[in-house]
Amino acid sequence: MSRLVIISNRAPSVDGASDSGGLVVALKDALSKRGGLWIGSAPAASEDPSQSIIMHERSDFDIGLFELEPQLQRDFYLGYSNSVLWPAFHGRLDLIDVQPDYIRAYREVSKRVARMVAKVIGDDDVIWIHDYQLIPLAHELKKAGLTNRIGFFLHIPLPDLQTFRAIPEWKDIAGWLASYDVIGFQAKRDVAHLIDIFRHTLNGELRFNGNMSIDGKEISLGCFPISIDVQGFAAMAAETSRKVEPPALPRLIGVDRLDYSKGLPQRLAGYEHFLESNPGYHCKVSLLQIAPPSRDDVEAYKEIRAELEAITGRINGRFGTVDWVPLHYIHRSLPRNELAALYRYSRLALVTPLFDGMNLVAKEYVAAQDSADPGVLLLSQFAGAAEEMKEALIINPHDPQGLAKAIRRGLEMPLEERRERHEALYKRLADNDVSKWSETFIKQLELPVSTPAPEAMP
Ligand code: GDG
Repeated sequence: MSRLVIISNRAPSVDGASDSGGLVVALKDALSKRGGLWIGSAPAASEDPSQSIIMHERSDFDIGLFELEPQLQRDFYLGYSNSVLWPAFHGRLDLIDVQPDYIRAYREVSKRVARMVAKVIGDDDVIWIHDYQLIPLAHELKKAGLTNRIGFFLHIPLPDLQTFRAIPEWKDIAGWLASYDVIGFQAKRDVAHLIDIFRHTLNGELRFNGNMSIDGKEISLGCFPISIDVQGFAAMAAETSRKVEPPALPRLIGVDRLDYSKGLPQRLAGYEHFLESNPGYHCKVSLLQIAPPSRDDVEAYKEIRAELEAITGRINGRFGTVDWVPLHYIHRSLPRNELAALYRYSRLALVTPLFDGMNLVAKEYVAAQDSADPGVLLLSQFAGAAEEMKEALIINPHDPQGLAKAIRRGLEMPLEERRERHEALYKRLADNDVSKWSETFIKQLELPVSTPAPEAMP
């Protein structure tokens, strides 16, 4: 069996301390079976970076780290990756910050990583690159003479052609994507967008098997919806919830990195409207919003934080009483097992992104429920998860009245309906956990390129 090499911006820690994250759980098995290697950036930038991958052996698989100097790291990560690609790919063209240093750093990092990676790759290795920070890497590796199969998985959405063309380097990005052998997306909508982009930018032709043909090269495209360790998460929720007290009032919950793509102001507007139009629920429910800090050196993230703090103050000032806080807002990260118990004790989860690759919170909430008395998931139509999780209450985050009605409907949903919806959601989730996701992608990467990928045809 050929060795699997994973390359992502962040690698798991050398001592295994961060192994509980979804991606590591998903790939650990595949990597340890084959004696694999995971390459990512070193946790701290270095003023005098090594020009080679620094290798660390773990008992299950090896970790390879590349170092970057602080300015390059900032311009690459906070700059191009998170101030151009992240907002553009999430349709927020108003937030992109185009700077010559950013794109220079972005190209430079893939070039440099390719030079270092080429030295540690064997002829039979299968390479799987993750996410928007390293899109040019396959192009650079192939330029360096590698002939290995290289796959790419995009964790975030791919925008439509018009939005994509607002990125000054859109033609380059399309070309970089065309260097891969297999490209995987979270949702069918993203596959459709890439087909459109390839057609218009590179004269790509859609073949009968769902692959794209560009200048005689065949690229396999498919939809590989990511998931979680369903059984593990369900067990953790059940166990931790035994150790904590249930809340005094029925609780609504939201859990999101504090990011403008997650629709937090829209969610709170919906909740505010619910309180306004349902005085009977005053003092009877509360909303717990957990929003740990994220990329807080980027201006747009400072703004969304200030906006949320203002809305929270307004809602509590407007509706709160001496004994009742309608909205609890926590701007810190909680331990994962505590989160699992909080999900289990919540009657309703609000997942309201304006655009999201998948959204794992929706899946975690369903996995954490007590099947005898499950809560209700409200899920944005713009999350990749909405393509699969059809038994959730699908909402439009831009419609506060609709959201308020869905909150009320969720709170008043009869037990039988809640059970039916939860059973269907849980079953689909359990049949498609995160191991299945990684196995399906890796299998596709090892098959002859002409084999159709899942959901290749949108
Ligand atoms: C990207 C894509 C795609 C949140 N607060 C705490 C905490 N979290 C955990 C959640 C969940 C994760 O963070 C967030 O995952 P999402 O999928 O919701 O969103 P992104 O971070 O934007 O992830 C997304 C994902 O990649 C995977 O492909 O689904 O669409 O944007 O696991 O539980 N975890 C802990 N404390 C917190 O306070 N421990």
